[in-house]
Amino acid sequence: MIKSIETILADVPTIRPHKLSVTTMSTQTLVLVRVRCGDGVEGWGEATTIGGLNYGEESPESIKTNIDTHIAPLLIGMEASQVAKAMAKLRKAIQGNRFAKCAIETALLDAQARRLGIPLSELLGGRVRDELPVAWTLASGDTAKDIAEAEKMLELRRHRIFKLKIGARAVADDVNHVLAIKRALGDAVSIRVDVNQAWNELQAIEAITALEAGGVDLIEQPVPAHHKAAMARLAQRFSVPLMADEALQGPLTAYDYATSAAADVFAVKITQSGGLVQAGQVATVAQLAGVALYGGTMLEGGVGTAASAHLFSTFADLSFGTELFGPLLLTEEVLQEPLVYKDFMLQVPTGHGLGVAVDTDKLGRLRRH
Ligand code: MUC
Ligand code: MG
Repeated sequence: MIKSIETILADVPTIRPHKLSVTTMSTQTLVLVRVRCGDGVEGWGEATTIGGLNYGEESPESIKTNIDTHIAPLLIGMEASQVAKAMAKLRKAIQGNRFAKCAIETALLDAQARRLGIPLSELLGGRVRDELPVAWTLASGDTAKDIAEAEKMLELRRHRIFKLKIGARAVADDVNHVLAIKRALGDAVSIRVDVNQAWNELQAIEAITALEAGGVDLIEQPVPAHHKAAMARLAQRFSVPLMADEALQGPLTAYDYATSAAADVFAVKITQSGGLVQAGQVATVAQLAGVALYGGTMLEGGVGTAASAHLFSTFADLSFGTELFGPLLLTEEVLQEPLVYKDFMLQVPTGHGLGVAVDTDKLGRLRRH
């Protein structure tokens, strides 16, 4: 039986300002959900947003309020081992709130996998890999600093795929910034850009022409999510792969984008998809349509990153790797044992459930009261 659901907000400073076209982050607010069950089993889930309401339509505060006020009362007393039934009830009664639903579903699935004594990946279809390539995002806002940061990551053998956040400045300035980094780091690394919807179609054509010629490997969400037709024209026009991110808000949008040939690659995110099961459906739609896969992040801490890793480990195709570096952008670790990043890969945890343990003493100090 589901006995209690607790939602915790914790503000954790980032290691440096993280500059996106929609906001500059200096802290990340972790929304952690703890589900306690009648049989003594406990499960954890997480949802994060980026910059409050700058990126999407849920904020950390809305996630907590809506779980506490509207979601938890529907679930308390239900059979904890019947996760699909609990989620079906939620999906029927609660509109939207995909991030909140993700945090809840993750906690219920974590508890269920612990109850069964298996890693979460095995509840999600089963892992086909034990480690995942991890990109790092260069977003200090300064070209020289970004180059130095990338060189450090290469030296540490932590990342050799770099995603550059652009779109806040003039197109010519952004193109110069990206190509300077590409020239400095050479061909042994993969350089990608994420525009977070900042360009119109004409700006995108101008920029992508130069970026493609300069050897950039992937262009993420260059135009607004609702400009599906523009995405389709850009995907058709350029050979450099185009990736949809903000446009993907669950299986239906994935189906729409896939059938419109509006992207070559999908960034699968568990929160944006509305939970682990629906994120798996987004991936299935992609694979049926011949769209390549990338494991995305909303810059979650250890819990959400572990949950994402379990799901992404089940993807047959993961040709563009993942960006599950969230915990590494934060100054505080909320897990008792941090996730393992080694030789450019994240190791998928092998223990039961999420395979991670939250440091509740530390969380007690970090949490908002
Ligand atoms: C996004 O739009 O992909 C992922 C990495 C990062 O730095 O920001 C996020 C969000
Ligand atoms: Mg993105």
